[in-house]
Amino acid sequence: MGRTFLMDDLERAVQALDEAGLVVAATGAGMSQESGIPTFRDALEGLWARYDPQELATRDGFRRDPARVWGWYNYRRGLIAAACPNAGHEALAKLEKLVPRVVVVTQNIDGMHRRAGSGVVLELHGSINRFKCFECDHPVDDAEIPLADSDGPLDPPTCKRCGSAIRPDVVWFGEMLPAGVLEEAESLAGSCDVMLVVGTSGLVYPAAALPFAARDGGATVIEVNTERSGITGTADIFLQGPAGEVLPAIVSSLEAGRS
Ligand code: BJW
Ligand code: ZN
Repeated sequence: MGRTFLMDDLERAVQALDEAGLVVAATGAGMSQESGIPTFRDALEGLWARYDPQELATRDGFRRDPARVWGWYNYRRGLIAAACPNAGHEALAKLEKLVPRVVVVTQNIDGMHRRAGSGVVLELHGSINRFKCFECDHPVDDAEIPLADSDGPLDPPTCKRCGSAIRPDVVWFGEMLPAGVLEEAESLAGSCDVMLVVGTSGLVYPAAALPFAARDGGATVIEVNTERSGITGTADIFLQGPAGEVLPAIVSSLEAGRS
């Protein structure tokens, strides 16, 4: 799917960014879709179309069947390791050279923003490349975790401190977001000049509340998404299209206006 918005909207977005001191880019799974990493809620290709979130993304699911959950995450970790940041990630990294301050607040666990060169990245839902004990939270070095090449069951390694199973350091449903990270994201959302919301369905809280906080704080909310989402009604400007096309178009236009 290509871009379907008016050039007028792109120009309004570029003008808001041109005048901004602090930009928060709030990103979701659609940001990495063009890197070949599946989203969650796409009806056909989303992870939740094939896998049950209650079984794979909750503490109860892990307790019931740790090998199933561990195998699935380890498989996804392999897919992510083989993927590369796309033009959208690169455009956000480049935006840092054009705006005084840019902070990426991502729901994604794939580490793509840092790999693309973004300097300040808040990971709301953790990272698939960090690990901790399911019971005592003791952190575990990723060098100790071999990759799997199928999504079949695989027994998790055990904690050196207490003997319980090791889990990925991601945030499952019903779990609190990492201490301090949400508070910082909320404060940035409330004080930014522009929030650029990219590739999220806007259905999962508390991340989905950030654009509302931005709007309440007086920011211009710009949304980039291939489809309308839970955020679209709140956005001042909706740029419909793939992140890997729309974000480079925004950044080139901003750059051209400066030269
Ligand atoms: C493109 C594109 C392209 C595609 N270009 N765009 C308030 C109200 C209601 C419920 C709750 C609430 N507060 C808390 C809850 C419960 C729950 C929740 O929100 N449930 C809802 C589903 C109803 N939230 C929680 O439990 C959170 N914890 C919490 O609140 O703690 C406090 C608490 C505890 C106990 C009780 C009460 C409060 C934790 C949420 C953790 C979410 N975890 C996951 C898994 C992470 C690990 C993993 O990867 O496996 O996070 S679920 C999954 O959804 C993942 C994502 O980060 C998250 C959001 O998904 P995202 O990024 O929006 O992806 P999609 O697939 O939904 O959308 C993709 C979008 O991209 C689409 O719009 C496409 O159109 C678009 N797109 N290609 C641009 N190329
Ligand atoms: Zn332990």
